Amino acid sequence: MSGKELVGRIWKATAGFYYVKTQDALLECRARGVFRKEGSTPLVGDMVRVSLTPDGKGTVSEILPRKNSLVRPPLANLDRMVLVLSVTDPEPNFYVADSYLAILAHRGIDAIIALTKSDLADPSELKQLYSGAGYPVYVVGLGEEEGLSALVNALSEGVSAFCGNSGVGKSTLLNRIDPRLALPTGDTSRKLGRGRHTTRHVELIPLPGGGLVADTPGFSSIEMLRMGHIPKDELAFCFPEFAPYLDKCQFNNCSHTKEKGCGVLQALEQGQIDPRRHESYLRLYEEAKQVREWEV
Ligand SMILES: Nc1nc2c(ncn2[C@@H]2O[C@H](COP(=O)(O)OP(=O)(O)O)[C@@H](O)[C@H]2O)c(=O)[nH]1
Ligand SMILES: [Mg+2]
Ligand SMILES: [Zn+2]
Repeated sequence: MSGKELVGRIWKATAGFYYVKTQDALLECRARGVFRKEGSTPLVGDMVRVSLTPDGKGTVSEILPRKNSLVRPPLANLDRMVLVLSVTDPEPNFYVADSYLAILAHRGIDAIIALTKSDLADPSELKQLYSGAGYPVYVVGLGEEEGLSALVNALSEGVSAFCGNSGVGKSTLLNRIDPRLALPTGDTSRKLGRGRHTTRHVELIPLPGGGLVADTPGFSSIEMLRMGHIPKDELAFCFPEFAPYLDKCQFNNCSHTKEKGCGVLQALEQGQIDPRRHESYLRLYEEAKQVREWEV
């Protein structure tokens, strides 16, 4: 068998080892030193070529081209990110949520939205805001079993991960999706402290209803925002509801912030674009303007 080559996906990474899921095994692999020299590290989610070694293990010899990748959490080839927002406690911060969504769009990662704590406050306004912006929205607060199974269904193919601020209910939601995860929630999770979570390695877990989910306890908005700079000229393309109006602007280089004859501003005025989303756009645009090319 020695020398035989297989292709599989990295499901788990620990110090020095990668666990690669091939068609019929989860192979313990070492990575060739060459990756470190080239500065490319295999990530969980990567599709890799593995050569079998005589001891029944393997060596990762090549990382196949990535569809996308993230540094936090360290994942490659994500099919979607679930942005978890709580209707209340904590109240959603639109700017933070819209920044997440824009960064994901810029990275080529589909976003879906899960609204938690709908048992504590009415989710309909938030649902309207984001489904109006073109995102699939699932209402999944405690007691919403229909919303939960619709979300489970949306995760049933490919690789998904969850993001959202601390306390919104990510771990609670993941535990409801798959109780085997047994993630610490609420006070327990706070007592365990951040250190444990931030040093923990990401792992892909097959869900009972199909699909893989990254067993990441989530990460803060700061971590997420730090990883994404969107050049100002690319920002409008990261707001899906702007798309139908972008070719209606009078000027080619329209920034959609104040120009006369701007299709986006006209849609805003006519109520086709939500002012909260455009507000986030303006803030992100201002920030992008501050960043000079050499800083990127
Ligand atoms: N009432 C209610 N409480 C929730 C819901 N989801 C989570 N919680 C509570 O919110 C707190 C934070 O949840 P947790 O899952 O730890 O949030 P995380 O930091 O995003 O992982 C915990 O006390 C949960 O019990 C929900 O849908 N409804
Ligand atoms: Mg948690
Ligand atoms: Zn415009």
